[in-house]
Amino acid sequence: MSEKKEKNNRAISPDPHRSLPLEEKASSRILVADDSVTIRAGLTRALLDELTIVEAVNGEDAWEVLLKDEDIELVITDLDMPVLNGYDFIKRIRASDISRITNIPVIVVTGAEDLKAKRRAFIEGANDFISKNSDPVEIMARVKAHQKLALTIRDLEASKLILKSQADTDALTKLTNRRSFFSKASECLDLMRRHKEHFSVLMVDIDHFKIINDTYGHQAGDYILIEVSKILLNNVRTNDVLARIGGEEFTIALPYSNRLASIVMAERLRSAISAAKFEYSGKQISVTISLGVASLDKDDDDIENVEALLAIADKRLYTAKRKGRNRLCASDDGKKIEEIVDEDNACPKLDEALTMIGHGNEDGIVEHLHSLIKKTLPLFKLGNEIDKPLFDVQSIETGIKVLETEIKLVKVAEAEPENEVESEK
Ligand code: GH3
Ligand code: MG
Ligand code: MG
Repeated sequence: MSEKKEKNNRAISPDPHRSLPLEEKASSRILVADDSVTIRAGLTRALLDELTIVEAVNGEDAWEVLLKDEDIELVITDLDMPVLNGYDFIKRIRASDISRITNIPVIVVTGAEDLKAKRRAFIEGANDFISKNSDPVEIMARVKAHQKLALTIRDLEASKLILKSQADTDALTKLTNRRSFFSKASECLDLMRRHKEHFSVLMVDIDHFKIINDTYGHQAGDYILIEVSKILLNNVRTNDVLARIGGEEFTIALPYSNRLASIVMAERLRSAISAAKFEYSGKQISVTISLGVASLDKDDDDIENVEALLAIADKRLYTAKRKGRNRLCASDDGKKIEEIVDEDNACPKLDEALTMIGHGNEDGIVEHLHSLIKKTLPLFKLGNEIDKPLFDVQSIETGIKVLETEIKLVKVAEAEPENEVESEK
């Protein structure tokens, strides 16, 4: 019977996927794909002493094995096989999404002088060739050489990954470092801009850290840095970029977060740190942080990049320090957080306000009128830049101030208990 007549005849090899020998499972696993029992047996005999051989009867069969058996380190394949031939099998290997499979060494078994077949297999991605008549020593030598090469490449790739992650990581806290923060946060900002989404940053600084170092020692200081990092990390979302960018300074980029959301986040971090118990060498150390918040949705007029947004957050961090530490600051005009939160919560957006006026619902807008008109000021300013001044921006600004004062007076009057008593009378 000729070799090719045995094609796809599993009866000849009752369990073509048998791994030989069973007691040597721990040794390297090699997949041999050939429809000829004779060739498979020859290869198996040549490699059996040092390797575990898994057999497949055609390309499709071999592909299934390769997908399931993650320990296969090298493939030896015939070209002329039924169902899926060797060329297509190699093509499928090299096109795989699984890097273990894409990079696996493939040795092709060919007829000694079959140059055309070799060239085609080489183009598809074969690494080497052995002939059907190769002696066992040559087969073993080829397999070992490719195995070693694949192992070296794998180690190199792993080292490269480790080096890359070390280059991006702060050694003490294992957080993203300064360099990597700016590249990650810039990518994030670009994405948010493209999708017209909010983006905020927080600047975080440990209060009086120098005193902690001076009182408890530098090692205690390091311990506090590590513990504070853990708490920050536990409180941010997966997509936030948290980094240590200086001695006791951290930054957090918050995609999809508007000013209100980032204030909520900042307050969560502040209270988590101030409530945490830090103990080093039996001594309790109390730690607080101050935070500066800057958001693109409110402050995006001239902000070009992450550095510019961080500069605003940094200025506000300084304000938080000046005002007594263990607090956050989210605006340049000294507004209290409650005021900002109230304003952001209550004031309708411009287009919403216009719709409300259109529907005759003016009452809901009156108390935000000054904020809403203020928002339109850039339009008038732009109008003035285009040609000669068309609008009297200064008198609009004065008008806004008068409105603001009047609304405040109304609110105060409403809140006066005497007035209530008066009105009840
Ligand atoms: P403020 O509340 O104004 O931020 O005061 P501060 O003391 O925290 O700020 P200052 O910038 O004066 O001091 C920061 C200290 O952080 C000084 C520096 O020695 C210390 N430091 C910087 N890096 C490390 C570090 O890796 N480990 C330790 N233990 N200390 C560090
Ligand atoms: Mg500090
Ligand atoms: Mg500092």
